[in-house]
Amino acid sequence: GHRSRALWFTGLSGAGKSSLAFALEQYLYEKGVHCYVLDGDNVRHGLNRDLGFTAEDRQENLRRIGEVSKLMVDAGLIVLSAFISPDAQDRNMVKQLFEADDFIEIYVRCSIEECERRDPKGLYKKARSGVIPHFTGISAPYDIPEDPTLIIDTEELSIEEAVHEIVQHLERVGAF
Ligand code: GGZ
Repeated sequence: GHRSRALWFTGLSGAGKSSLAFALEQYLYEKGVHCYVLDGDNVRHGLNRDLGFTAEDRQENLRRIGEVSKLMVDAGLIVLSAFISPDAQDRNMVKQLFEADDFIEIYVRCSIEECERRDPKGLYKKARSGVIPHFTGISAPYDIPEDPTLIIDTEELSIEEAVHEIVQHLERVGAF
């Protein structure tokens, strides 16, 4: 069996949060662990389609995602939530919803230079030219996590290595 928890991935656009969450989901799935990935692609087009990227809307986005993550943990899942979640206070608000051991904050670290070089969706280019306003790291802030459970540097580690690091941590804390 396994113990349900929330894994919260925070980091810049293009840092690799969703890729990492889906790779970890695949690993957990193969081990028979029930898990689910929440990310911008499955939340911002449905549940939170009414929200944009002002500080207020991001806060409401994260509040709802926190509540949904909590419901999923209550339902017995390991939930992997991958959102920029740039505001330290907003992340803390989410963290408060959980018992201390049930919330694992993973800072997916990647320099803004490298994220901008990767630019998988061309969003940084649009942000630089002003087409996308208040873009995190360009024209909106990102608070670097002060005391995350784990730091995963995607400029240093491959996806496989990063998954391994997280799995090792989960084993250490007895998640399964
Ligand atoms: C940041 C934006 C913006 C702005 C659209 N700022 O890399 P992506 O494309 O696929 O993921 C990003 C996603 C961010 O949504 P989140 O729900 O994770 O953000 S937050 O936690 O701050 O609420 C990016 C895209 O949406 N995107 N406009 N202005 N990212």
